[in-house]
Amino acid sequence: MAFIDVFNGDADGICALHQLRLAEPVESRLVTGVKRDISLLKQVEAGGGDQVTVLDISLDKNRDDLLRLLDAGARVRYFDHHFAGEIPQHDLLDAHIDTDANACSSLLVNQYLDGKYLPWAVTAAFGDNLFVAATTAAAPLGLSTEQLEELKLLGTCINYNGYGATLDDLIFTPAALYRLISGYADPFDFIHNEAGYQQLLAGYNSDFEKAASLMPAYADDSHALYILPDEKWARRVSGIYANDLAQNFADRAHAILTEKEQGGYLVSVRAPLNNKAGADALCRQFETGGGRAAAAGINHLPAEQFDLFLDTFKKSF
Ligand SMILES: [Mn+2]
Repeated sequence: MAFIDVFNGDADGICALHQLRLAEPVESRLVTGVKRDISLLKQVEAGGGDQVTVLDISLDKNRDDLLRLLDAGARVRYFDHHFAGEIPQHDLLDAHIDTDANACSSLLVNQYLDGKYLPWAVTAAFGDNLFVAATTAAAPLGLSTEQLEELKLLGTCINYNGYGATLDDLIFTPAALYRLISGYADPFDFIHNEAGYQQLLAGYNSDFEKAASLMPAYADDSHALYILPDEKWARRVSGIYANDLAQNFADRAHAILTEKEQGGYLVSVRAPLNNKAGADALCRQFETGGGRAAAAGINHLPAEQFDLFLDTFKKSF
């Protein structure tokens, strides 16, 4: 009989697992990856008597492997807030799924545990950019504004740590960061006493300063396009930097292009915060594009399509 914990490598995935394992400590095998690596269940082999816990990855994207594990006799507990499609009816599946825009996996785990480790759920909600949901959930804690800001920064930094093309880009692998966090029942204790957190914070600040020193390659009143170099720091910070630009220039659409080693660009698009529409429609005009109305991307934009992209970006917002 084995315990296998499968979790997204961002703040929401890590804090969801942390709450559960504070409540139910066991030795478990950890399965995780960079934030964008969500096809995690395919890495899992389990059968009768095994207990698999799955956190913060789309059921729809993992459906075939979920069914494979259930058919093999594994018991699966699932918490998530991404698109799930039809939830399989199976005696061995215990699913806690809520796709509400203000839900996140850590808040679902918090409900399941009757609020036992609420400060970690608040941290995760901040990490998932759910500032209103995080502040609302935090009300019973009676925190000062300064303490809330500390949790917001913690959630942002854990989330930042998950970005990158491969594990090699990250400051900590998500499994290593989870293990650091797992020694702390109280996030304020982690914030004030964990040397690894100071390392993470220093990386975040340094990456962010590098991004903030870049001039846009194109800008007008309603658009800004930045090009980031093919470097680890750029891959780590691009998503967080795009969110920050969107918050600070709410009427402007943003595109962040990160140069790829083999040529071409990885593209992140944020629609204007005051009119969250059109990012997906823009990106889908390119072969490897997709996403949501407010935030979308293109996995590979060939260098020769740069002018076409800029033109389409300008016309889209
Ligand atoms: Mn999440």
